[in-house]
Amino acid sequence: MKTIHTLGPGGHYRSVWISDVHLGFPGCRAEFLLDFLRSTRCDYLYLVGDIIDLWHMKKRLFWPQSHNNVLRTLLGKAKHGTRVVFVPGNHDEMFRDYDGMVLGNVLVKNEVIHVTADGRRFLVLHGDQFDAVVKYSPSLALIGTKVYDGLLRVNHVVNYVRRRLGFTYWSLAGFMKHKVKTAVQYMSNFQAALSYEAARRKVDGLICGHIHRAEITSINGVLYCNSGDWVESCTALVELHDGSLELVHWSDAQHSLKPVQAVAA
Ligand SMILES: [Mn+2]
Repeated sequence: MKTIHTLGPGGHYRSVWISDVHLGFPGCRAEFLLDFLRSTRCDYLYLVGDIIDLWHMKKRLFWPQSHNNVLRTLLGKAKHGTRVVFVPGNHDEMFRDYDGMVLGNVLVKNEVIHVTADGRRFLVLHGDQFDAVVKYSPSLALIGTKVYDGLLRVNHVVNYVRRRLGFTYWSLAGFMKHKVKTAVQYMSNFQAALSYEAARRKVDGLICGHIHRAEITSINGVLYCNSGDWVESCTALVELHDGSLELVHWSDAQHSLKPVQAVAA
């Protein structure tokens, strides 16, 4: 993954996407994220879901200073000129009820279109919306679009009912740990489902999180981008000023970035 040389002047990107931070969960690597947020600036910052792990906080309250600092830094950026959009995920889905509202200078949108500097349109959403489709179709690549459309409709209904009745969310992490083969199949199904959705919505690409696996790959003519996570990999998706998209792996970049931080300060 590319790191230091991708930064614009003064550590300035046009856009940054981060997802699956899981504040309130002990596994969150808040110090790495804080370092990333303090070392870089951007015009657009997208928080692509599972930023606050409300599911975990319901079980046990865990909120150290570093997690608070991340939240304050994000709100500080929103206050000082960065356009911050929060696209809720399944772990912070309570915010989905605030679709279209502005909370503390942060716009909440369940999904949003981002237009890159070179004019490409990307659909930004968390990705859990496709869990049922991905889970119940053994090989998505082989099924027809009609079947897919049907599954997608069922998925919407299932999600809605589950949410209204307050059921606990089906655990992706638990499912992924179940079997390596299942996880691999899941990931390829997830990518296939999301790139199909991008084609259906006539956008050039799709940006999501959810499966904790950073990636930029072209599937059937659409660009699938996943911003990864800050529990294990510490990754972000960034847009440079010419509109190109890259992945940044911050735990690797951290030491080499000291000189840039000095310039940026
Ligand atoms: Mn998720």
